[in-house]
Amino acid sequence: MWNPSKLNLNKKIPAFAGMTIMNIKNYINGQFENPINNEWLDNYCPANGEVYGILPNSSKDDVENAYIAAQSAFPIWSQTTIEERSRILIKISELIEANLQRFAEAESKDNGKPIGLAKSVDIPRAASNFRFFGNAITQFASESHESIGQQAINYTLRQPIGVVGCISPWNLPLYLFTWKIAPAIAAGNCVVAKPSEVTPMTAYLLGEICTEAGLPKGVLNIVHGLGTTTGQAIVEHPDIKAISFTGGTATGAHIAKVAAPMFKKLSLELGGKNPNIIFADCDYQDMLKTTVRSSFSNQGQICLCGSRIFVEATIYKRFKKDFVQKVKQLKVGHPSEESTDIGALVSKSHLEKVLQYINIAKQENGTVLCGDNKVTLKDYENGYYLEPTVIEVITDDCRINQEEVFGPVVTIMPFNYDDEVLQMANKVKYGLSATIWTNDLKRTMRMSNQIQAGIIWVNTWMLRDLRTPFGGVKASGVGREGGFEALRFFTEAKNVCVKY
Ligand code: TXE
Repeated sequence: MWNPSKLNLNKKIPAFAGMTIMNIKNYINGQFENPINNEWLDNYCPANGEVYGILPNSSKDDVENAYIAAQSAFPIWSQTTIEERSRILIKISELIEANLQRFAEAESKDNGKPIGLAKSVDIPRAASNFRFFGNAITQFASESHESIGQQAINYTLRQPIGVVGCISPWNLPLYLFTWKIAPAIAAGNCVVAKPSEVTPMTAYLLGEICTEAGLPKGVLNIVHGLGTTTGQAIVEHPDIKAISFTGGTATGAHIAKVAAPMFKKLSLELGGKNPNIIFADCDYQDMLKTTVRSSFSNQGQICLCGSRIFVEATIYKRFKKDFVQKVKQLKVGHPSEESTDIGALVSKSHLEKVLQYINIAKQENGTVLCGDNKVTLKDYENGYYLEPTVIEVITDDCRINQEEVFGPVVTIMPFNYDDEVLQMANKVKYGLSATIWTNDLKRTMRMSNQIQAGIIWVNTWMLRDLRTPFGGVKASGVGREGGFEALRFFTEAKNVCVKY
């Protein structure tokens, strides 16, 4: 676990050569606030392992203040016209776009992801979240049913829930934070949100943008802090009526347990151990290029990454050689360099966890085909860098093939028959996504129907359309986000039956 040391703001903040310490604050009722207890956490830069900021470790009292602000804003915000809400969301989107460089630099510095990725994917997608839900809410129609023969009409209202909690992880910080907040506020709710304590920076910047866009104070409140203190206080709050959470499966299970007695609405997007199934009849070059990306994008720290690669035996040798050759060409480098393919892992403890899994794989007779070395960059010796690692396994039930590593590590193994690979694909506790590479239509249909996952890609990976449902089955979570699914989650359906 990440283990921050606590700094007290009353004490003098130690000077870091050439760096100004960023003092992140909570955003409550439209104001930037210090935490009531004056407890602070260190914010590390994964590229060099140094502390470059501090953030609040907010207590129950801060969460209560955030709740009060949200609750006070709710009567007006929930009655604000859809056109006005939509206008403000789209304005937020435009302001994120106008600040693309600033957001991308902050995200890359905070998370270790290559700046190119932050600029081309993470930040534009965060802006899209606001634009998309700003538009979607204008199309979110209620249903009505005429009960023929009974002289009655039923109509179903979709009412905002009230104050909702949004808790997000560190891997796609702004993208996943806004993926929850945008539909929540579009639907007329007010929000108490907590970004990951490991990557708080872009959420902090978002506060400024929301004020500038004219979002009324109290509609969005951002409290920073540890999961076990701040996050727990949000989940335990009796009047925060819904929780949208993305993070680890163990945390998701814990949240479900705490929330259940209060009958909170829950959306849980959790871990994955996604199969990437490659048949010999696929478009080989396209598959090869995309498989490198689906394995190592964002240092493999995306819940959708294909971490188990199954290859049809007839092309296994060729794939193994070509794939390893391509992976070796990936440049591990400083996240701020445009030419970097693989940046830093998010934290020291996470790097250690990933290395531990590689060792477990070796003990279980896995063969490391490339990678498995920490990388030391000149001038950034304390950064959390790891070579992209490919491990050949002889059985699918070893731990490296069953447990979520969430780093730049993939396994490969051959298969002979469709049924065999189908069985292996489903023999994990997770069920988030799967990728299938084939040009055979019957096989595509059969595999897509039978793989246990919420998202299937055929001959592509991470092609996203925000209208589609997003989420997993089994230990990958409960509920769906995206499109109208998200707006349904953030509203209560109320049916009214009128007899005439
Ligand atoms: O996530 P946590 P961690 C997986 C990945 C990773 C593992 C653990 O395998 O190695 O989870 O990562 C907040 N009440 N994923 O420990 O703890 C926390 O502060 C309320 C997959 O970093 O689940 C943060 O904001 N909130 C995943 C958020 O939960 C709590 C992305 C996620 O942190 C809390 C990240 C509590 N008791 C990790 N405890 C994905 N699905 O994409 C923690 N939090």
